[in-house]
Amino acid sequence: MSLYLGLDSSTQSLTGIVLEADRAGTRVVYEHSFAFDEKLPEYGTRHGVLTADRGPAEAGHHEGGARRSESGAESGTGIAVSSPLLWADALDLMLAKIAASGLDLSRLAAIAGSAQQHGSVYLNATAASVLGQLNPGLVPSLQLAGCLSRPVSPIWMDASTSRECEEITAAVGGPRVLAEHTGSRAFERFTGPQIRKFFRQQPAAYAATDRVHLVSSFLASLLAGRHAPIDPGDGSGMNLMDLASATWWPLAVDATAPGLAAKLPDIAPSWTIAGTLSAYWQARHALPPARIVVWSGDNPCSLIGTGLVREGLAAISLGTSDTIFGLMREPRIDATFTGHVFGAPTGGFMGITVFANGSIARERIRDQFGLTWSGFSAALASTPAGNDGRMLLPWFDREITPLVLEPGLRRFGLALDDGPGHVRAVVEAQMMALALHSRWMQVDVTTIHATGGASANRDILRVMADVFGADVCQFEVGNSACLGAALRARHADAVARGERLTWDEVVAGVVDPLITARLQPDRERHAIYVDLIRAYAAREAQALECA
Ligand code: XUL
Repeated sequence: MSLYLGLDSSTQSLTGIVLEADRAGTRVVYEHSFAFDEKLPEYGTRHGVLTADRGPAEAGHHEGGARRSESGAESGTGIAVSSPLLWADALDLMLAKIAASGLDLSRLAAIAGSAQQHGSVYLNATAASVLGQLNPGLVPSLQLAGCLSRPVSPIWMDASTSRECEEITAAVGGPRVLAEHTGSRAFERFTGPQIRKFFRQQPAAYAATDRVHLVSSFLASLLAGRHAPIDPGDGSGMNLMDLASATWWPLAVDATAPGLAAKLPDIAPSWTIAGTLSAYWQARHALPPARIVVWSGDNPCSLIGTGLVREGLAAISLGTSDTIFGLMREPRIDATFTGHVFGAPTGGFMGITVFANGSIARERIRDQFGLTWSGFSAALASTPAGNDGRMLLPWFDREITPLVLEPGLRRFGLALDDGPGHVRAVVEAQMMALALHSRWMQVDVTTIHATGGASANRDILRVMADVFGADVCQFEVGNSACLGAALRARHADAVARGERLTWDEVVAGVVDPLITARLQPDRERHAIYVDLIRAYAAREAQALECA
């Protein structure tokens, strides 16, 4: 019986899940999670984002009277950065914890990972040798600091690259051409525009950069002790990869920054073995030379962790960001350019739409009215579907879908002191936005697999079922990205050993929806939302026109 470790380095926390698997089945035998802010307070992050006083004064970082918004991101400049050394030290803490878990880790066969998408890590030429020669007596951050050509990593919450998006779009021949090749028009948080901004603002530091990693490939490199490739799932969040061939697209690479082609890692299938666990980790935590599987993004990993290995199903993840996604056999580009097509870890494609105002918006309303989560649920239960016409647009922070660069809540018929009205309005707005902006995927959603922290709240899921007119399933394991990573470790290990294992077999028994937890829509309430979505769309359009 082998063990498989999945890790998920998300915006705010690190999670580890260990699976035990044999021909008879797969079981979760260990799960642990911690928040970066709590476990590694010395980095000074807030919700996993470096606060203005801690992020080094990069060009523009402190300009414009930057003010921190709820997420920790700077609302004045749109800049959101974190620390690659924090992620490295978190990995060390997690492996120490797992090593002390009592599991027989001599059976650990493979490790795979999931990470927040789009974030980039900039390493100089010393990294290649330093990664392979770390001293097991010292924490990773102390040894890696000298390898960074940029001390901070821009993350997916960053919205400061509108200019670079325009420049790249113009250079490749417009948004349609870019979307047709890479799966998305240019987005501020995507890695290409971020790299271009770094090149433009810090040319010397860019020139000193030997390798640009994603968060996922950086952490895989750290485990393997050598530069690891990027997988097509995370590579498609860069505006640099040709989706159809899963190779770098030279036109976009050249439009992004000079000499970039030589600084990018290889792209390799998601089940590629990047190496074995390096001598550093083996000695530091008495771990075996397990296979290190290429890491992927959290959304591609969630596709596996919610069991979406067949077309026609959709999953909604309610996390720091809210996302809706599903598997696609053929890449169908979004004609409205709001969504993305990413590579799927199964080798196909996935459609996805991402909303920045996820848990942050829910928490803001909860805190504003002094509620606990059960108070939040009670408020939802005490208000009617449709909220008697009370509505809001939940743009506490800059929004990705639709693009809103000037954040701010827009209220309609909502009194400032109306707590229950606000609770229902924020959840209804989020669910209607998810429904509205996922139409381009052309998936007739009959069953939604719900995941992410807020998917534990059945009152929120009831609104989801009613808005979509679809059944909603919950899962036993809430962190589908981490579970997906562990299942990818299992799959890649089987491929490496020449064992035949289908994706259906990989997920069987572990990601079966909890039948008892299935929620069904109420037809009358659904009819209310069919009308309300039109009103919501009109208000959204109006707000965008006024912006
Ligand atoms: C996806 C995206 C977010 C992050 C969150 O495009 O920006 O979902 O991956 O971790």
